[in-house]
Amino acid sequence: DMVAVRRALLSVSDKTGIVEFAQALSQHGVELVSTGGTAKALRDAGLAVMDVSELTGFPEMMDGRVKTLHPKVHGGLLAVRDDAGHAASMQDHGIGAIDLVVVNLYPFEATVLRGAERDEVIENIDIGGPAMVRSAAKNHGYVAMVTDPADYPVVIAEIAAGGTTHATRKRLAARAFAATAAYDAAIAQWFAFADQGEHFPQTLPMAYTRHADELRYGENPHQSAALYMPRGPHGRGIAQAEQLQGKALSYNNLNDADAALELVSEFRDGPPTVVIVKHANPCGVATADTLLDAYKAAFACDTVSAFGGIIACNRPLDEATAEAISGIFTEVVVAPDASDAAKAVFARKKNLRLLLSGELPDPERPGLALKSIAGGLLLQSRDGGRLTDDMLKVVTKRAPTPQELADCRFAWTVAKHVKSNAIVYAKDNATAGIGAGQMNRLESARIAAWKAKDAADKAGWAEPRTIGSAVASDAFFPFADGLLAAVEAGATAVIQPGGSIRDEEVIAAADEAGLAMVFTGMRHFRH
Ligand code: 93A
Repeated sequence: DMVAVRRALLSVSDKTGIVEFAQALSQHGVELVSTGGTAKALRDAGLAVMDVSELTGFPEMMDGRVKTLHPKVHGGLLAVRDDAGHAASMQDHGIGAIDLVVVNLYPFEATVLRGAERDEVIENIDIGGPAMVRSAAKNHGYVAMVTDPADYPVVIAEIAAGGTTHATRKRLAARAFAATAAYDAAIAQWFAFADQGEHFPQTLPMAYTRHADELRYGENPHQSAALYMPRGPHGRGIAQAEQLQGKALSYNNLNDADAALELVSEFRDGPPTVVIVKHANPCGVATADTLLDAYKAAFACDTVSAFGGIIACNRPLDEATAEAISGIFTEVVVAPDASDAAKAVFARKKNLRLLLSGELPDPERPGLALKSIAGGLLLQSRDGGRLTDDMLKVVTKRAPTPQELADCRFAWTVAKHVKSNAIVYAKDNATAGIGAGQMNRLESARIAAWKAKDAADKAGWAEPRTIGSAVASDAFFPFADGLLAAVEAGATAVIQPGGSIRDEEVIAAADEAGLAMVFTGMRHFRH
């Protein structure tokens, strides 16, 4: 199964190492055939090369769009050497066998990434290259298909030893098909997102590549895991954050840091804000005049859960905030940037992972949310829904005061990032109690209130911060009971989507209790 290499076809956009490789081929008596630019590079280095136009009897034409798309090329690549019929066709049509092909494709992704105009991007969709790659890889029983300069040495070594081996040709074929698959996926992705501006493509973009090493393990130690990033132009998010220090990030770290960064990004145009996350749910969120005060207020919401938490800030970290964060064990801190003094503070905490995100992502950007189910994938557009003034509808006799309204908005924004059923109490721009992930809304309301009371008891406050708070519910109250639990906890204002068949009953209960309630008309389930 060893194939002696007599003729090689070289056609590369990335000409790294091609001259040395061709020199070695030439030394082993291999005849070189090549396309325009590649042939020139080889000739300039003093090598003898046959132009592909001489092989085909056709000039390269249409600005190079048609140069290798010819039976003399593809017949030479696809012919099954020991098939009598194929051999006869080669004979009849003067087709010579090609034993080795070296191709790398027009730089489509690089062209997109440097912001080229549409026409130039389109021109960089390689047609002839992938056709050769696929022909040669299909016929790997006889042809070696090299798509990566990293494979040049092994191919030369085998030729020196008499010819390419079947094992290597098979391995090269696998790489070749992976290369054309990824190439086409990048093109498909560009057409769907960049070119058409489609936010929700009908086809799942497959153009993802694995980021660095595999993660140490998945959600649990017996699960394996890896981080994948989209090829081509990718947005800003936790996957793009730069890690400055600390142990390698785990699957759970990334999942939690993502939740924290996404929530804090809702406040990217607002005053200093800090989010503390545990198990992908916020356990404290606050906005204040300084990042330090915001951290203290966020921490006060749930000092127990904050232990081993993930913290995100909407401002560059300063020294004082870094000192305060260092007061307890924290897994991950993510911020747009950090001062040198803040970095020095964290440097003393060897295990703390510090991530710099750069400018915070746009909470309204389009994107996809993916979830696997047994035997399939669920795909939806990401929840970029945001509250605007015109959405708010006061449904009670009493309208909220300006502070109540501010707390309603704050609680609502946090609730969007809490697993359903989500109930969030907020007061003075800080969460007072968060109820997450319960199977009914009443229990989420009770748990949030109980946690607020527990926090007050632990801190020695006279009363829980739910007294005089605003409460947000991620979906409508199906019955008045959940709302009454919030009244019992001391809430005076409510924000919720509305839309239940029992809205009248719920509004009546709110009026009865003297609450101010606003409807948003938008739901924020999150599972
Ligand atoms: O424009 S193409 O799609 N049409 C072709 O027939 C063709 N043949 C090779 N692109 C084609 N190629 C590509 O040209 C190769 O994949 C390679 O990337 C590039 C090499 O061109 P040159 O040798 O002129 O630099």
